[in-house]
Amino acid sequence: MNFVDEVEIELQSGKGGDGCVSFLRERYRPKGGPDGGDGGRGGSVLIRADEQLTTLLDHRYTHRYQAENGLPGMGRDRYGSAGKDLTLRVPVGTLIFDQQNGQLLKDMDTTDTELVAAQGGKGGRGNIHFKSSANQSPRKAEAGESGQFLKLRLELKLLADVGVVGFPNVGKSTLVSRLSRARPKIADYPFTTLVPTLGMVSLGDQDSFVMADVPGLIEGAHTGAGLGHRFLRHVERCQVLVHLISWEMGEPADPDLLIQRFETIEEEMRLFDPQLAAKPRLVGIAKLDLSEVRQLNQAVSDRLGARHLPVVSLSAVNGEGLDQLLHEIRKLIRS
Ligand SMILES: Nc1nc2c(ncn2[C@@H]2O[C@H](COP(=O)(O)OP(=O)(O)OP(=O)(O)O)[C@@H](O)[C@H]2O)c(=O)[nH]1
Ligand SMILES: [Mg+2]
Repeated sequence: MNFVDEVEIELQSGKGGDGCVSFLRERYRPKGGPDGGDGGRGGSVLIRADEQLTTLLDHRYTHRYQAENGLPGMGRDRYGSAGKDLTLRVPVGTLIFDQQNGQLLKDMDTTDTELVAAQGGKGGRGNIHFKSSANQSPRKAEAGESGQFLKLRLELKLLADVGVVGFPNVGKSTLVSRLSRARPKIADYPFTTLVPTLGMVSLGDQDSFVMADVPGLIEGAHTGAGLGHRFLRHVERCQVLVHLISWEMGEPADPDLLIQRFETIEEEMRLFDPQLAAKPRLVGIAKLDLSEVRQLNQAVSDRLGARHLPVVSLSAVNGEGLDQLLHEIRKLIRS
């Protein structure tokens, strides 16, 4: 699995170069005065949000980052060169926490957001700067400032407008691939999709939204059952949830089963984060092309409708109900 959404990294910024103590020595000027230059600034470690990236994978393999030290100053007024900065790239949606106190340092929520995570040390001043009327030959220079060492935790929370959640195998990936160009893995068994996938859904009129296909949830997900709650964090920032339910091959065509599963997942989300339960949502009754689903459809819609939930019956296979789904999503995004 090459989707990594949490890593710990260590950063070390460069030490500043030391200032230099030196005196001008020329044949006819035995006391030429101080000429020790300043040390160069140490390199900083920066973190930038890059929309090309979708995972924190790179930082799992390399997790120690060190920027260059500044070089010391030299005689004849020469300054040490600055250490090069080091820029790490992370996907948009990455949260950066200080590991020591757990504090959020920055939410990298838009592309090109940048954080100077570890500032390079200042270079020390050379003895040129310490000359005064009282002391014409200062033997003093400053040491370069040391760099900073930091331990950070990076956590990726995908930024999607709409999250599709539901039991394994209900057709979440099929729906997202029908509406967008995303191609999550689809198959006739539970837990086909192992990583969240984002797709851009066009609404015409240059309007669009991002939809996230989230791996299937089951009872106990909030405590780690199945693929667990790991992926629920990716819907925490969605504006709208689409909760898909459907009939499962081999089971009786009983509306109670669908309602039960719906409630199980709603409860899991509530246990994971009460705010998820408060998000605007709509329920999709999937696989409407199947006769069993047609049979159940009315009873299930009525029961959910009685709870004032918007319900759309749809088939990602024959396209039925998809326009209405987009229409309802649009209404919820706007509201
Ligand atoms: N007849 C019919 N079958 C569908 C429909 N949507 C999905 N399926 C089938 O249902 C099975 C599961 O579809 P997926 O899209 O992989 O389901 P999922 O919810 O993403 O499953 P997980 O990733 O395992 O959670 C596949 O065999 C699909 O072909 C539909 O609208 N009609
Ligand atoms: Mg899937």
